[in-house]
Amino acid sequence: MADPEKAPDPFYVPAHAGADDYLHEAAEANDPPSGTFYDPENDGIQVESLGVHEHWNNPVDKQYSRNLGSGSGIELLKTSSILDADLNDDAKVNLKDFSELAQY
Ligand SMILES: [Ca+2]
Ligand SMILES: [Ca+2]
Repeated sequence: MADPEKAPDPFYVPAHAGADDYLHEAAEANDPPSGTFYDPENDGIQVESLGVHEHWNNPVDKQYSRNLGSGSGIELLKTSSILDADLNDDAKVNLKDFSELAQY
């Protein structure tokens, strides 16, 4: 894990260089950094943002804008253990529990 107190490693190369660019492009599809006019229906109307993309504040605290109270983007919810994932108390951890989580 990277130490947030250290200076960035100048030799670091991401596993998939430019992958983050696609997330920026999707989040800002209505006004993308590339300048592309996204119109998959070819109706002359540009698509809206495809969702939020942001980075956490550091790899230790992992705080996003909603965690920090600085925006309405991502909020990271942490569970204390895998057993807590059984949100509907049916002794199984499955998609029904994810459905429960989506209610938050
Ligand atoms: Ca369109
Ligand atoms: Ca369950």
